[in-house]
Amino acid sequence: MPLYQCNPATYAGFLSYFNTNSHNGVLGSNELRAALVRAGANPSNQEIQQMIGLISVDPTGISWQCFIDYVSSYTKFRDQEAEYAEAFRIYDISGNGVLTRDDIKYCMEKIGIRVDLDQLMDSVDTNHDGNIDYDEFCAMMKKTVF
Ligand SMILES: [Ca+2]
Repeated sequence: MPLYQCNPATYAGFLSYFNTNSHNGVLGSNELRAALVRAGANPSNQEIQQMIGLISVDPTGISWQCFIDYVSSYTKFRDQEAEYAEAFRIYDISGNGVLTRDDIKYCMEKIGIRVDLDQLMDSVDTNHDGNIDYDEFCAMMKKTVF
C-alpha cells in the first residue's frame, strides 16, 4: 500500500502533528518522516519524496495549505460545515457572497437537476430578500441533499 493511502486515523495523527511540529509552517522531509514513524510507518527517502511531491508543488516540504487541501480530500476530515462552505462557494457563480436565483438556476442546470425555482426560493429564502445567503443555504442543505 502506498504511504499516501494510509488510513484516516493515521492522517488524524498527522494533522495534529502538523500543528505542533511543522517547522516555520512547513512539513519538510525530516518532519514528515518523524510524523510517519510516529504513525507506525517506516518510509524510505523515496517514499517521503513521493509523498511531498504528491501533496505539494514545493519539493522541499508541505505547507499547511497543501497539507489541508490534501487531507481534506479524505471525507473523514471534512466536517459538514466545510462541505457546505465549499458547495456554497461553488454555487456562488457571481462570487458576491449570496446565491442569486440565477446562480441556483445555473448550478441546477449544470448538474442536471430539475427543480421548481420558485418553490425552491420560496422554501429556502427565509428572509425573502430574493437571494440565498450562507445561513439559508446551510439550512437548506441540512434539509435536503442535492
Ligand atoms: Ca435570503
